[in-house]
Parts: sequence; structure tokens; C-alpha cells
Amino acid sequence: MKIIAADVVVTSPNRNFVTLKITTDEGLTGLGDATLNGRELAVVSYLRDHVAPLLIGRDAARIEDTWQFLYRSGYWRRGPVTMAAIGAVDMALWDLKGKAAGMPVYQLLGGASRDGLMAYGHASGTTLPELFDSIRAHQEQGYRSIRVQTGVPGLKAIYGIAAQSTTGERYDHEPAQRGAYPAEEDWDTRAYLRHVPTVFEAVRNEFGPDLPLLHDGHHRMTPIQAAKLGKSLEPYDLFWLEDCTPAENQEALRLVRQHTTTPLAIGEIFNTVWDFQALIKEQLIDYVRAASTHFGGISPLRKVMDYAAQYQVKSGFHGPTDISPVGLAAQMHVGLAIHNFGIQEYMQHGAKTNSVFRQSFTFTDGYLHPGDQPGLGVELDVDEAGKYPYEVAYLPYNRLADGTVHDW
Ligand code: GCO
Ligand code: MG
Repeated sequence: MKIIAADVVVTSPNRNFVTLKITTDEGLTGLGDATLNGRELAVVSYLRDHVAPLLIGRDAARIEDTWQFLYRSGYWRRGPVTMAAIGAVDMALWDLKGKAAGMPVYQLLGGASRDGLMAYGHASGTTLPELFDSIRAHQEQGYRSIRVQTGVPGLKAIYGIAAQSTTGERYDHEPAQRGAYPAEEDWDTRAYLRHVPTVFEAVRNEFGPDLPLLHDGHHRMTPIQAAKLGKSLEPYDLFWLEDCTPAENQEALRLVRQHTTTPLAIGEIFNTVWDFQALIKEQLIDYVRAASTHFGGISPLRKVMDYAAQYQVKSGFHGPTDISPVGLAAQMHVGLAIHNFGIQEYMQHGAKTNSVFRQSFTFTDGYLHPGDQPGLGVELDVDEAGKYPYEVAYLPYNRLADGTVHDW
């Protein structure tokens, strides 16, 4: 099974996606997700200019060898651009191996360890009534676990909150948050720390003690602020508090951990197992937030989870809409196979995205399943993809009241 072509497809149905399509001499094709939100074209160049030419003629069956070859022969290791590119190759080769074997990828990884993957959705609202409506709308769609984000009194705009969640608006599709220059938002950590516990108290009073609730801090707190938030949220029994401090300084988690029993999740911007090494070994986190797409693909995701299993750390793979349907499928196969699955983030893709990527997964009663098609179970409609050219789209950023750029 020799690789004869490696093509990079860029498309922007509801947002930008970068997909690697590997073709073999037997006529099989495999797909990999290489989408790096806001820096998409850097990965396109890495793949087209530096990786695709090296793949031609290689044996598509040698997944681990190809991964090690790309990782080590490039000399410059790690980083989101490199690892997104290697990740796309890895996924495409697993897709091909599944197709060649006539099996879904999860079977190649050891078979299913469960019937389905509990998924959480993103509820948000600028006010409590809007938030409650958004939670109810998610429950009606089947979600059994909910991420809760709200506006903070005094702040104008906060990332992750749809301007009009009641009318079905989505923050990930809002043009104001996706322009050719990063939109400016405002931030005040003290106001946030005062407000968030009142939100969770209200949500618990309205929805009861059972519903698993999650919250994303988007890296905006100092260690002692994060410790304070974790502690003040303990009465509301969160499933997790995510990205409470900036991910660069992993020692911060030690301090947070000393002060709170609120479970911690981190890692959506991590690229390799090395980023998790100390956090897992010292049991400073409870959930691994890596995404197959930015972590070098299926192979390293499986490895980090096997390592995490020794410390009872579980998966909570990153699944916003900037992970393409291909990347989402890849981590669904891993999640189904591993023993230490925790939860899967699942923000639904838009209708246009689903017309470009034809998918075989199911979402039933709050549980995802990747389906039983050979490979990853996703096909790319190249003609449909061609209708949606790349659009420059940057994430927003935030400044404090005095004009200082704050953490993101
Ligand atoms: C999440 C993430 C997203 C990111 C986005 C940036 O938990 O889903 O934090 O909301 O902001 O993936 O590219
Ligand atoms: Mg996050």
C-alpha cells in the first residue's frame, strides 16, 4: 500500500478547515484534520512544502514509523504547526489502515470499551434567563452534561458566549468574533470571580444536583485566583474546571490543587505527551484536554491516555467546531477504545460543514458513537469543499480596563 498523493484541501463552510487527503496506489484515500484555528495557512504550507513530498512512495501501513520519521527527521520538534501537520498524516494513515482492513479504527485500537461516549455541549447566555433557556435547549437535543458560560456584569463581551443564545445564535459563527483583525473584548478577573459562583448556585437551584456541569476559565486567572474560584465552586459539584491558569506554567496547577477539590482539566493547546508528563505523574489534573488534531494524531493520543490511566486521569478531548469532523471522528475512535474515557466535548458543526464532510457518527440520548464504517467514517466532498474558499478569521482577544492585554 504505497502513498501516491498527499493533497491539502482548505475549505471554509462555516469556518476554516484544513484537511489532508492521502491516496494509495490501491486507490484508497485517508483523511486527516490539520486545522489550526486562526493560523490555518501556516499548517497548509508545512504540509504542502515540507511533508507531502516526503510521503510519496512510503508504505501507508507504517503508521508509527512515519510518525517517528516526521517528528525526528524534521529536527525542529513540537509546536502547534508541526504537530497539527504530523497529526493529520497520522489520522489519514489510521483511516487508510481501517479501510484496508474493512474495520472502523476503534476496532484496530482494541475494540469498544463502552457503548457510547458521554458528550457535553456549550450552554451560554448573557443573563441567567438566557443561560437557562440555552441549557434547556441543549437538554432537548439530548445532552446530559453541560458547559456553562455567562456574561459578567460590567463586561461588554466575553468569548464563548453567544450574543443571542435564545435565538439559536452561535458564538463560533458570529462574524464579530471572527474578523481579519482580532476583535477586542474586555476583562475583569475580580468581577468574574465574584459572579461565577452565583451563576452555578442559580443553575443548581434550577436544574438540581444531578446534571454534570463544566466551566472553562480560558487561561485567565493567576494560580491563587484559580484556587479561589475552585474553592468557591466546590458546593456546586462541577464535573470540571477547565484551563483555570495559562497553560505555559504548569507549576501553577500545584498551587491550585493544594486549595481545591474541584476537578481540573487542561491541555487543549498542548502538543505532545511532554506537556502532560508532570501534570499526570503528580496527579495535578483529572482530565486530559488534548485534541487528536493538535497533539500529533491518534497514535500519541492513545499513548498519553495509557500513561494517564496509571494515575486514574481520564480523557476529555477538545471538541469545539475548530476541530473538523475528521479530527472529531479520530478522537471518538480513541475514546471508544480506551478504558479511561471521561467525557467528549461536542459542539455541533453547522449544516454547510456537514455537507462538505459526510459523516457516519451518531449522537443519541447524549452519547456519541463514531459508527462502524471502515476507517474513521468521514468522507470529504471535494466539489462541495471547493464552494467555500478560505476566509481570514482570527479569534478575539481581551484587555483590562487600563488597556493591558490580558491572558487568553
Ligand atoms: C473549548 C475551547 C474553545 C477554544 C477554541 C479556540 O473549550 O472548546 O476553549 O472554545 O477557544 O477552540 O480555537
Ligand atoms: Mg477550552
